[in-house]
Amino acid sequence: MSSFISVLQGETMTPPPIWLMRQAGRYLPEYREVRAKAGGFLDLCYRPELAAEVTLQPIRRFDFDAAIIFSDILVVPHALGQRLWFEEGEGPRLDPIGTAGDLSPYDGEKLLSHLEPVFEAVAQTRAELDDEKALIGFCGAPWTVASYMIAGRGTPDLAPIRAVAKEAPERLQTVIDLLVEASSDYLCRKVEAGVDCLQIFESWAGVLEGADFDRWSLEPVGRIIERVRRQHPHIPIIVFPRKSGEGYLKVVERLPVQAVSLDQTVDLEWAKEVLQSNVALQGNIDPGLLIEGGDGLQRAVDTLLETLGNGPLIVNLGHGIDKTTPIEHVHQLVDRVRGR
Ligand code: 1CP
Repeated sequence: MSSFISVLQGETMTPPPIWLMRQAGRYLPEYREVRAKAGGFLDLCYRPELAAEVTLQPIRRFDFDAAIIFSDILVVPHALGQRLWFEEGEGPRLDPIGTAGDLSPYDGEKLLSHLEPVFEAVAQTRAELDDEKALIGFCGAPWTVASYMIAGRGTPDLAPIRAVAKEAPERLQTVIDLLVEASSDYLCRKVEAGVDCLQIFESWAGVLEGADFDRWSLEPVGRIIERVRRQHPHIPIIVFPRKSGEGYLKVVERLPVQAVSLDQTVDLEWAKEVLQSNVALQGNIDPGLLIEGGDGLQRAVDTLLETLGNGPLIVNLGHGIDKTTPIEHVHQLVDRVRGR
């Protein structure tokens, strides 16, 4: 079994396993080469042999303990019929949904047949990956995915979805409910295709507080987990409620997760005291420190290992790796974690 899965079962591994969010990406020349060959970003997502290839690249180069299947959280709205494209150098764009009426009623078969190339990429990757390496499948949490569906793009303060949550909550609820169904079916099929673990990305949890966090994040994520667990009772699940502060505690206390992924603002002593007795922790090196490398990075790794290394820990970043990150710094990080 992989050390990554052992940690998710509550074991302490020394050295701890390591992988990085967005580990397949533009900081790697071999990724840029395949990306150029594919044409567009979505071509890369929907061509199984290319998606499998870029998923494996960071494992070959850095010997990470887990691979994450190459795709994007926005393929789900795409499969639900929303137009999606990626502006070069800018990011995702969708035709914004005005009302829930813009979307057709849920058709699970249609969704899964659109996403078939992703499942094929999972099967191909799992077949090529070493037994000691875990394969992670993922989806975005409904609030995070809906924020892009409503705004049609990334927004710094999430003003569009927050306005809908305030002025027409029942309309937002319809979109969230649709995403709960679609995401659960999507994750179940990924498990059936061969992933060993699931991660749910709630990248925009940080703008939700109190009862809003409960309604728009905790509750729908909980329903996805419940649905997935009905089909796959033992699949380990990691939730990443980025910048949710106290929200981390709610996730750990109220949802049956194996791990939470910590962003770089989470205090490590607090995480050790309050969270690590219940779940494994993943994180939380600042991606900025990985760009800089050197002593600052060494110190951050040492502090992380000293504080959380005596319990179940997976080393990762607090958020995705930046495209300007020097490859040598990633080697430096891996070596420091593995005591080389
Ligand atoms: O041209 C390129 O290569 C585009 C860059 C890129 C990449 C490498 C995008 C566009 N998506 C991805 C892959 C991706 N996205 C993975 C692959 C697996 C991995 O190696 O980790 C994953 C897990 C995601 C998840 C994702 N997409 C999230 C959640 C995690 C996070 O970073 O917060 C979000 C919010 C997205 C949306 C998205 N897709 C791409 C971009 C640039 C963005 C963010 C846009 C924005 O908010 O402005």
